[in-house]
Amino acid sequence: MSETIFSKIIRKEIPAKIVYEDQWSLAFADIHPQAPTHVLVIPKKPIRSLAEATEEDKELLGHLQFVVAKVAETCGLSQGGYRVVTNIGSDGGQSVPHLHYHILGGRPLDWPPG
Ligand code: DGP
Repeated sequence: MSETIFSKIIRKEIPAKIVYEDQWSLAFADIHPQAPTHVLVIPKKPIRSLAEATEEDKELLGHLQFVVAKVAETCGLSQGGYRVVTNIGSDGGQSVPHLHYHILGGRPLDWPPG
């Protein structure tokens, strides 16, 4: 598995505004926010994308979804609602090949996305 910028954030080698961390996951503010609240939730395990997750990652994927909801609540998004997105591959618009869930909220979001 190749190194990404997220590997460096996990190891605290580059700064990030971390909003949640546990043994398996990390959540931090996106450097290019697309909404008033834009947080990324990532596994510490370097899985390239949801498409590359394996049977052995099932428990981790469940944990990540739980963390997403918990972080969204902590960020004050529960009442107004929010969107959770994971981009996969080039057509999906994925630019960092380390699985991440975008949490976007704090304003009404358009649908469908571009
Ligand atoms: P995606 O396009 O789905 O792969 O999203 C990658 C996101 O990662 C993008 O919204 C910007 C964010 N990002 C890229 N580099 C950094 C960084 O160094 N720090 C932080 N906080 N976010 C980053």
